[in-house]
Amino acid sequence: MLSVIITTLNFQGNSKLDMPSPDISTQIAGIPLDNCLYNASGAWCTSEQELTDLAQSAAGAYIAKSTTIAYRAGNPKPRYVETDWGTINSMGLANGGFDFYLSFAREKAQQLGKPFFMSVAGLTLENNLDMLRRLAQVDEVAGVELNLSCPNLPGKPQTAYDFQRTEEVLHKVFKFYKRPIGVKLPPYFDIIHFERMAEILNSYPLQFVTCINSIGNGLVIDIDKEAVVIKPKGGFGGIGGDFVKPTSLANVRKFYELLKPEIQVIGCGGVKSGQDAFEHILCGAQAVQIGSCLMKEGASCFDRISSELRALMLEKGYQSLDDFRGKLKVNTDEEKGY
Ligand code: OXC
Repeated sequence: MLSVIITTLNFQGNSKLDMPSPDISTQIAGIPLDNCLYNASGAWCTSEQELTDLAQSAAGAYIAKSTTIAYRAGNPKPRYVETDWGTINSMGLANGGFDFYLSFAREKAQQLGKPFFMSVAGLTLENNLDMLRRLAQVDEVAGVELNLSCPNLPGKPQTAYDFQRTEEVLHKVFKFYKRPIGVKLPPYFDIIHFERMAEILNSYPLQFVTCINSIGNGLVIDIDKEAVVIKPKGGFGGIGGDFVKPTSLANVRKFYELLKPEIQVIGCGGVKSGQDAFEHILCGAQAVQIGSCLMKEGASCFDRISSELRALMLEKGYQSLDDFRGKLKVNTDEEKGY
């Protein structure tokens, strides 16, 4: 208790305990969220019960599992495994189908009263355009995340690793889609790739990008069995959790630097504490999604992580996310030779 009181005294001797609780509200594409934390699409958001849990949690919004036109059973099980350092998954976009999430939006989400986002992951470009044509008429869905980065569909490449294809998709989408929309990107690892993708994104009126989807095609091995731990694709799957945080922070940071200010960056990857969320915001994130930790801990993680984020902000004397968003300190003497 003593240490709590001491750490909340600033150098002038004023108690930060007297300061109002920090505000962690934000907005995505102008849609107000009273909490900057919400779920990553895919984590605890496939069934009506899971979506209702999220709506009733401390999350500031919620997004459904990436939807295809029709219901999909997904890849064979086991397809999701937790390790000490994170997770591997190959769900294969198991989801309830477009009409299921649309009915949820119309019949339930309205009453639950929290911004509800849909994630669209058509199996073809035409499927994506069909779903978006329908969503273009729907008021009950606050915004759409177009998933261009699922690594787990056998025989289907991750669209956003193909720059020309990504351009074609965005070109067709923005011919008619005028509502809040963003894209979910895979992780990039080369500065040239960040620059090329940012150049494409900057030429369209999208409102946000979500960085990052899982790191595709990792392999986790059970040493006792000398075998892979998940069944699909010879054991290859998307990596999430603790291990991906440095990659997700780098992606948030680089896109925050390269994208035009109208495009917000939503951080996703390796967030399980208030400090992790703080780091994403410091890199420039407008809001922060939680995946692996939500799967492990359940929807109560939003309460815990928001309290930790508020406590950290209080300790640092920050009242709102704008006080530190994007203000990561870097060495400015460095020669820009990269
Ligand atoms: N990312 C996705 O976009 N989708 C799922 N897994 C993942 O890591 C999936 O459905 O396999």
